Amino acid sequence: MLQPDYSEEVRVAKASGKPLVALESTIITHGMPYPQNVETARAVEAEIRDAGAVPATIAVLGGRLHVGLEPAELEQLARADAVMKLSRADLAACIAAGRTGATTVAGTMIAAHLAGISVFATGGIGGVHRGAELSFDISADLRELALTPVTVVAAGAKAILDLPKTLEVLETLGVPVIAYGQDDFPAFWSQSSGLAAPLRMDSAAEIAAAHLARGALGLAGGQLVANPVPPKAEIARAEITPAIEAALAEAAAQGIAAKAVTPFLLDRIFALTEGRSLAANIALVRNNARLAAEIAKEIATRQG
Ligand code: PSU
Ligand code: MN
Repeated sequence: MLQPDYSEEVRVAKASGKPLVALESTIITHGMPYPQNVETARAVEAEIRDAGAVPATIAVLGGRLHVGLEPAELEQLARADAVMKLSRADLAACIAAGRTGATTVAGTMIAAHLAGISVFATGGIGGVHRGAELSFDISADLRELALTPVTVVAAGAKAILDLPKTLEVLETLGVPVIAYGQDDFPAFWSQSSGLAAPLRMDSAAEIAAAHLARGALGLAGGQLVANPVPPKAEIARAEITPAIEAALAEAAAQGIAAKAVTPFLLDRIFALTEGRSLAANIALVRNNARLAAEIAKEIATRQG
């Protein structure tokens, strides 16, 4: 099997059995503008350390799969242009070509599993796009959750997606969708999507136990933990809806398709909300990092 390049901090943590939390890098290169992207990435890593776990940000740099980035590598990635967006289909091609790429939720899950990391924190997952009945645009993140045994902590999925269809596909794929501390599935910027989540758990210990029970049953695939945005950072649905509608209309008018859809919509919504969406985004990723660290610690304790 391919041996990833570990950062010094991750190498030491692995050798001493410390709990690790994986972090994606597409959010850095395709999800937020510079310099907020690198500032957020650093703040998210710090949340995980403060909680007593070790962060492992994942990316491909010059054809090498990195699990844990040194500070200079993180800065370099955050400033780079023409970075590939790496989902399951792209990871091997990027490594083989010696190129640089940022991992999506799907790509990060694959690399985390290869590195023996069970828990991963991000902002929002990809899902079923609106109009998918015509475009067939369904993120490879959903299938990855069905294949790779990593618990993913996200603030649900953005309302740029079709959330009812996203939940239906996750159910079909056998992916547990667990709302944390509430009954409703959260909608990224908003605490509730108005849809009930299939499962609810109220502690990191319960989530860790469910992760390990899946392993004991020999089930493939991970869990999606949907952690609502902190109340102070929430943007009400009525407030964000016009920006979403405008961004979707622009994407349709410009014929944006395939891998470009999600980054295009995120970029337009940041611009249309004049940074308000960015502040919420940063708060919720940090919140997810804290919960992921607690889950990783519980898993490490139970594994002895
Ligand atoms: N949703 C967000 N923010 C993000 C992404 C999704 O709210 O940054 C990124 C993640 O990396 C996710 C990817 O895995 O977009 C999904 O892209 P696609 O829809 O092309 O699969
Ligand atoms: Mn897509």
